[in-house]
Amino acid sequence: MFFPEGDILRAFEEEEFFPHFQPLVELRTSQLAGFEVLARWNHGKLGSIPPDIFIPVVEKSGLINGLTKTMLEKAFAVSPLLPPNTTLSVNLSPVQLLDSALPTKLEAVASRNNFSLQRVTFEITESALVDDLARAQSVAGDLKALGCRLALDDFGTGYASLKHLQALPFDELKIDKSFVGAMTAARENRKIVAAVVGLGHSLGVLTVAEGVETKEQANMLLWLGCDLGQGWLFGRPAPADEIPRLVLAVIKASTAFLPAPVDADSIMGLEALPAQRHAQLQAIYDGAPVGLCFLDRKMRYVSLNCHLAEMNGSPIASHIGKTPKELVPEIFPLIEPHIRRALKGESGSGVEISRPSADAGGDGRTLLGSYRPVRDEAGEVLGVSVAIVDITERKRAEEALRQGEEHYRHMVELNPHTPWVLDADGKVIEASSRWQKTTGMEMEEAMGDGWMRALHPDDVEHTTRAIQETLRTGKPIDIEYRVKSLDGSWKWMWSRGSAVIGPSGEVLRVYGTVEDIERPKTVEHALERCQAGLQATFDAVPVGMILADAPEGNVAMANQEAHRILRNAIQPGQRIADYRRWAATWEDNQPLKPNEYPLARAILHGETIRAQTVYFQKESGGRTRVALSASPIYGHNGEIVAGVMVIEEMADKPTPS
Ligand code: G
Ligand code: G
Ligand code: MN
Repeated sequence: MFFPEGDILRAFEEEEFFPHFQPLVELRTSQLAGFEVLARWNHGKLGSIPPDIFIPVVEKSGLINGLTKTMLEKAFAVSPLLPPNTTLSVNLSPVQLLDSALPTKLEAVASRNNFSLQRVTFEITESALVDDLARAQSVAGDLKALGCRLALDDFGTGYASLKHLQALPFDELKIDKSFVGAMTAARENRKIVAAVVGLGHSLGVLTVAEGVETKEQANMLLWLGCDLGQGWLFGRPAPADEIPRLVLAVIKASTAFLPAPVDADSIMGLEALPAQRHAQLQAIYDGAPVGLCFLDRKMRYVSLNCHLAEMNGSPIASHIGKTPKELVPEIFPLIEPHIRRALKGESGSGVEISRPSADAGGDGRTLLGSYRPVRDEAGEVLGVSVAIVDITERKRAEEALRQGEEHYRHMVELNPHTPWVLDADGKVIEASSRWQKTTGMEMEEAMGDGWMRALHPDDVEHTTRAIQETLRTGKPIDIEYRVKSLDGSWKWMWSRGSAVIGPSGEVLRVYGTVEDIERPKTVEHALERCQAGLQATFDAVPVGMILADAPEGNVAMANQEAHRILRNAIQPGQRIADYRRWAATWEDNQPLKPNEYPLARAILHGETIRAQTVYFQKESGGRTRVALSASPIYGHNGEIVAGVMVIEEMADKPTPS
């Protein structure tokens, strides 16, 4: 289509260019992150003209800066419609990155309209950046100095992407919709998306998937660890007056994703907050008294926990990329057939392995191994999940435990949130000492209703009301309030939590976290990044795992394998007395008392129990011999905050009669 230059000028004068807005959504939390601003032309005579047609024309006529200015001004003008902390992403043509005067111009538009450039991301398509990379670098540097972010748009479609990614200070990588669109159908595209997400993570930039149209794609992207999504699933580009509708639609969709309060089948019914979940998963993985690892199709270690590293006698890092043949040559011939079988799709559990001692003459050890295939979204075997328990003796694994604890404490430090727990009356019974750091209030003072004394007087009423509402209905809580911080200023805080519901529908506890809204999101992102992988591993571990809080022993989470072995007798919120429902028996058929379960002993007495043999009834009538192991998990001040129990089936030996 040909447009005389006069027509373009006329279009500017008659304000025929205007923005559409399309939501960007944080995949892990389903929260609105911001909007991309997309130019539209409503031509007086010809009607709507697509940007693919008019952008090149505007570029050629030398008026592209004018288009950007129009988009920014019109978007800033409607910024009161944007929820706090959401961002605007605005497209720049590559030629604009060669214009040294651009940063000053953009700054002027932003300050005239009172909109912080910290909330603006400029998206640049890679296609034509190549001409003068040095100049582009200088302009990009100036833009960054103004506080805005830079995104590399349509990644994967150009021919010099990696060069640009390396040469320019990008904060985001937008994966082109052509890959996303095809990913659920074609394995190759899935691999490309997975690789780009991995590339983004390793470069420390956010990954954004464009063209997300289905729930299936969103789930897969989440699974791959992609940070943000944009596409018709979350909302189509729409004019400014539809922003409130788009915001509502995202909120509605996000509450639909919240976990049901009681869901025994979900691996984690209770704790939905990413950073918290991640800390727990990491603690379980590392603190569990079994060796765990994941081997890829070529039998290379992809991940392993502290305990396995210790069993194998070398650090975690020296395992990665190597094979058991290299790390444990003495037992490799014994385990190889099981790994191969698992790679063909067949599980093996309760495999006893005799491991000769390292020094000649010493006693060998007996290990119990489980090997299970791990499949991808399409059902193909990706590798093998392995669990190893040393059943030679039940001696305390102090070193492994210490390492697990340290890791947990580190995760808690990293955790930007302040976790809190309310009892059934809405009183605070536990809160992280970070509250003290924020408010200067002593922790004892913060218990019960004391914490409310730090609240802004105007926020007390709605906060109290929200808590009462959650206690009455069991619905998640999500509130904002101001607290007086140490320096005397008021700080906006965001508090979210979910209720634990008892068997007769009453709220037993509310678990949640509060965070400083202004806080930069970087730490959170770092945490969320590794969560997808960890969650998948936890789910695939071939032993049952149960995590329970101290001191009541409330079950906080259990993986699928635990549910299976215990015949679905695990309920969220079960306390120690309820452990009798799990119905384990000793060899002589006497039932275990609730506090005889290793999990209870770990929580109550800080004991580490290694491979205690008990029996579970089978659905079919017989008994399964299992090994129960447990260890406590320690918090900041050395107190026991939780316990983790591992359940390992021993299939091979006949049960004594
Ligand atoms: O919405 P869609 O068809 O809406 O957009 C098509 C292309 O137009 C996108 O690739 C986008 O990068 C580009 N585009 C949209 N708005 C602008 C703009 O304001 N400036 C520039 N340079 N490109 C834009
Ligand atoms: O700047 P960029 O090329 O990334 O602009 C995004 C383009 O993608 C716009 O043209 C927009 O209309 C389009 N788009 C946004 N969401 C979807 C989607 O879910 N599916 C498809 N096919 N296109 C989309
Ligand atoms: Mn774009």
